[in-house]
Amino acid sequence: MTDQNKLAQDFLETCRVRVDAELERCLEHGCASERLQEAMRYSVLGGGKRIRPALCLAAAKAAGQTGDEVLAPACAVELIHAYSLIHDDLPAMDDDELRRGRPTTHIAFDEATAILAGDALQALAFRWLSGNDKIEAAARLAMVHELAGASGHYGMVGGQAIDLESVGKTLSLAQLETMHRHKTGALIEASVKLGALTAPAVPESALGNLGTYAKALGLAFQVQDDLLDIEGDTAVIGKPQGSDAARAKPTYPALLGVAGAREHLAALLASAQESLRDFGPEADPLRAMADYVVARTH
Ligand code: GRG
Repeated sequence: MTDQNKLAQDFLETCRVRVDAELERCLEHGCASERLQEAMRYSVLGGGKRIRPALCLAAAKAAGQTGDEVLAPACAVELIHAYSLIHDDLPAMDDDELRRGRPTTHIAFDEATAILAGDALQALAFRWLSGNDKIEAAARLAMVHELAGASGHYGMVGGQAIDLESVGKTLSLAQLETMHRHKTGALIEASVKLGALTAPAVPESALGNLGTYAKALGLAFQVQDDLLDIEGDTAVIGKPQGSDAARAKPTYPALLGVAGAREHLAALLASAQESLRDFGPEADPLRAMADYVVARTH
């Protein structure tokens, strides 16, 4: 393991402990339906690498914020992510039966409960974030605005719609990137931005560089995801049937070849790292996270 990879693993582990405790707090209050609450907890607390909350914490650190202010936004991005995975796995979408090595939420519970759990997690993300009085009200409003944009039709949901419309079609590289910038990139970008917004008075230039980092990393995440789908263990433990292969989705390796996709990944990583050049050691976790995202094996 390289030093950068060890730093990322250690950072992810520290983040996981802090963020999971916050997720527990946020999901501990009883709701009217015990079954719904169980499905929500099952979907959020049952694994996951916590890449987005870790990026949120790493961006906050790069911007000078290491306190607990960042936990609510980190938790909110993970709740949105969990909701998106539940809905993405539904029969009407990817129709997957396994996620994180265990039954997807609609298999473990039922389809209606899974839809409601996703809906409820999305609402909870905004409630948890907007109700966090550790963060100044104006910054919280900016975060809610950012997260709503990244989650909805301007971002993730819009990307998912393009994805569904593109099944069986040949996309150009530009079209593929548009889809991924929305579908997965927008939430990764929001994770970084929300983290930075927890710090007071971050210069515009630093925010711009963090945005460039997040955009490159969002695409790199997807290129590596596509490579893992054909080369790695995602096919074994992740989503074996009914999804990408069967639906003939456009992918980077299909468009560029495996070697071309790897080159593209290296270029995106270089661009992400270059955008952090003006930051000092406080951005080391962000640097390590970029290396981790492109080197991850699941
Ligand atoms: C259905 C509204 C709606 C949106 C779905 C993001 C998304 C849009 C679907 C996810 C489907 C998917 C598997 C996309 C590939 C990239 C991705 C988001 C992988 C899963 O993210 P990880 O690897 O997952 O961070 P863990 O399990 O570690 O949290």
